[in-house]
Amino acid sequence: MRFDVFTLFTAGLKPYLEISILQRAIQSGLIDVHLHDIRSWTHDRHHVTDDTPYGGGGGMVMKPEPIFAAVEEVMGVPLEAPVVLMTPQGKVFTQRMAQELAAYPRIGLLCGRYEGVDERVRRHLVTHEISIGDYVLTGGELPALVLIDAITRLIPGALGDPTGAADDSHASGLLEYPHYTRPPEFRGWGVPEVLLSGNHAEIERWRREQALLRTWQRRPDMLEQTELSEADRKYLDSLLRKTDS
Ligand code: JDH
Repeated sequence: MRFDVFTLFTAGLKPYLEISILQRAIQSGLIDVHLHDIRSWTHDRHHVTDDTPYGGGGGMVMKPEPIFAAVEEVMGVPLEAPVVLMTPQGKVFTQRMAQELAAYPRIGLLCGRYEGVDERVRRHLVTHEISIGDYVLTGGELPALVLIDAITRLIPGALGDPTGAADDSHASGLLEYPHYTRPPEFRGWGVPEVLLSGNHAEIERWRREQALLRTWQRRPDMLEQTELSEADRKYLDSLLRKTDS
């Protein structure tokens, strides 16, 4: 998978690409991340990339010319791959969207700054508009890294673990069960006995029930869209009866 990132702040993206899983994915050739400084496609003496908004109202808007020039030169005309604009007005990013984007061999990611980009970029250049959530950031760079991270870990081999991303909580539709590691007692706090029992059927059952309990307590909305077994439903019914009485 190749990512082409268009930004005014390439230096801000680099450190996160140089650590851990993303670094290994780049070194092993599973992904290739090309950072493009939009400023390189300006032609004026001061390399201006932004301007005041028509109609007034303060703030600055990113000019269309350098963005069109950069994206068209790198991604081709017509575009050879999807180009995603990171924007607070985009569709909210989900694990399902990460899975869909992971199917492409190449993706462009456009990061704005200031108040965002000239509307003509949105209307006539990009193919997708994505937001990473309902809060306000200062630019599209962190959102672009979030997409790269979420998509990369779905590529087979990117996580050392051969089970990969298959049992992710957001893939199973449930929140994760609690995890414990050594020591068996820390500051007087123990580890659930079942996890030390060696009884793998019991451990599986406990983990499933803990995942159901957590999801029911914290994200009941997720239970609506999750496939549940007969045993799952019985367990959830038992929780309901506990609170009823
Ligand atoms: C890209 C510039 C900063 C901040 C106006 C919008 C009130 C517009 N999930 C996400 N949050 N933020 C971004 C994001 C922010 C960006 C850019 C992505 C480019 N900025 C900016 C504030 C506004 N503001 C919210 N309204 C409620 C008005 C741009 C993002 C993503 N992805």
